[in-house]
Amino acid sequence: MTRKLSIIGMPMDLGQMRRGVDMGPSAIRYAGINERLKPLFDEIHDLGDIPIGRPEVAIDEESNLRNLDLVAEKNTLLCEKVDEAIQAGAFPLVLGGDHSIAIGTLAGVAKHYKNLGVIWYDAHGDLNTAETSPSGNIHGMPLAVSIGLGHKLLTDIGGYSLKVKPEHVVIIGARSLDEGERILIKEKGIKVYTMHEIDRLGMAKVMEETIAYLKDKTDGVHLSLDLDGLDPSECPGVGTPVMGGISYRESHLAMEMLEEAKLITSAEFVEVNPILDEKNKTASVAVGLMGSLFGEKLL
Ligand code: NNH
Ligand code: MN
Ligand code: MN
Ligand code: MN
Repeated sequence: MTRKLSIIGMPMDLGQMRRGVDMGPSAIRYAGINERLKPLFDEIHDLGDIPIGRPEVAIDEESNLRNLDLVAEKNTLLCEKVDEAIQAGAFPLVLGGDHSIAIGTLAGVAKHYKNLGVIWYDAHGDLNTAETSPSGNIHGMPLAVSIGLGHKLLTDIGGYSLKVKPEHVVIIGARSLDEGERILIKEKGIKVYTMHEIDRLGMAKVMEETIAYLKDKTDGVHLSLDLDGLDPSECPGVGTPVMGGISYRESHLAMEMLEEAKLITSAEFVEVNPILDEKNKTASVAVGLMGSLFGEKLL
């Protein structure tokens, strides 16, 4: 079987307030994604970027959601592109962009699976709704939206709601959760490995458990990797850094274990903001992790 990869850039910055994250896809390409992944695939198709433009910021008065209509509209385009890539037999790899793009990615991916699993690698839970959000920023909401909670314009992208069942979600790296997110995690029984568990168990055990948890009950697993899941000393180029994060080495091991388990069927790397970065470090980390995820071997 030919191993095909489709790269889709999503230069989205409308899901939060800091400029620069729209340059994430460029920064990741500049960090050498093509050269790095070339030996690992038979074909790589870089499909370019979804056009976002430079629209005016607009707060939806009724819901208090920042750029609601635009985020919904652009994510619909992404959903279609991701869907097409899978139909063409390729592994879809989406480059962000703020994390609101996971709404579109998952809308495109979940059409193809009955029981999609999701690994949410992030300092945050991204489980807010308009009611619980402290910021009105949609990048803090994509996981809630994907389990069917939130504004209809977002939950119904792709023409259906509930992309992922809460019991098929694993959050890894959490260390900043809002009150409403904590309640939701308990209510829905979402599996979470906070930094505490990563420290106590070690990343190897966390990944063994994650793989075992998802393997039999899912028919595909999406990796949604927010670079702020890693420690800001190694990934400074993110909009909402939180101290005490996962190291590059731990993340690298996590990617290798996922590769060995042949678990991941789609992925996105998000929140790379080159304006806040140091010498494109964060984009380089992203590319390094992609190498491990797709089976790069030293020997
Ligand atoms: N929880 C905060 C909010 O909802 C911050 C979310 N920021 C993120 N999420 N980068 O990954 O606004
Ligand atoms: Mn996130
Ligand atoms: Mn985050
Ligand atoms: Mn290694």
